[in-house]
Amino acid sequence: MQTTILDPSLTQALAAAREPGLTLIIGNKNYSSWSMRPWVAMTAFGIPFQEVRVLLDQHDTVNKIAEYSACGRVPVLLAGEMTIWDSLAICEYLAEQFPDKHLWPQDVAARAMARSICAEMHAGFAGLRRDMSMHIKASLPGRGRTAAAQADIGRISEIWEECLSRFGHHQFLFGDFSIADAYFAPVVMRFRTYGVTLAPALNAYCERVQAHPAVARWIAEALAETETAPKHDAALPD
Ligand SMILES: N[C@@H](CCC(=O)N[C@@H](CS)C(=O)NCC(=O)O)C(=O)O
Repeated sequence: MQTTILDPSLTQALAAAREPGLTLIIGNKNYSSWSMRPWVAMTAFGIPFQEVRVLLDQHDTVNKIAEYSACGRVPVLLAGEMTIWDSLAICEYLAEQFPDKHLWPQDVAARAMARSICAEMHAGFAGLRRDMSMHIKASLPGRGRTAAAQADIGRISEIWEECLSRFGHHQFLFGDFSIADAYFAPVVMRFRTYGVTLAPALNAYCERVQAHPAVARWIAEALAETETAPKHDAALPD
């Protein structure tokens, strides 16, 4: 059973850290694209965890995150004595800990490609991230289409087309849902908010991602959030 602690006190934070099992520290579901990735992967693969949500853009956000990780960013995974920060490190740790669940594709070529596109997402697409930031509740069709964001949309379309046709059998990027789909789920959210229309096969992929139970649950919980992140809202494109 997954429990959520919202905006924890230090006592709760330390108690959560001592809990056996896994605790994932995340930001607001509406905004925190990096948190979405491991949360969706863990939920999709039935990996049990306790969730602790730290609200972004509050006067004490920095201190609250610092209770868990000196990195100062979410997501953070607490696994017994271990602290693992950074979404990709968390996903790799989970894939290693739960080999039978096949979080990465089983085929070696597919797995190499999946790792490559996640690394490209992790290190790149700065234009899309800056100009079309994730805001699940918002509907801003046509906004944020700077040249940099448009170039990123083009490159992402190319990646998705290649994965779906070479490995995906037109289902998820590598057939079965994998870390790669969890990694691109926040991009699907951005395309939905900013009304990005793609080729029909890619639109259909976006629909499948949104309908996946783990993604659908994140979206529902994001829509139910009442808290806002003022700096994130102020940075939305005109
Ligand atoms: N490379 C990191 C990026 C994490 C990141 O930038 N997280 C943002 C939230 S989505 C954050 O913690 N920001 C701190 C803040 O807003 O105070 C990862 O992959 O986990």
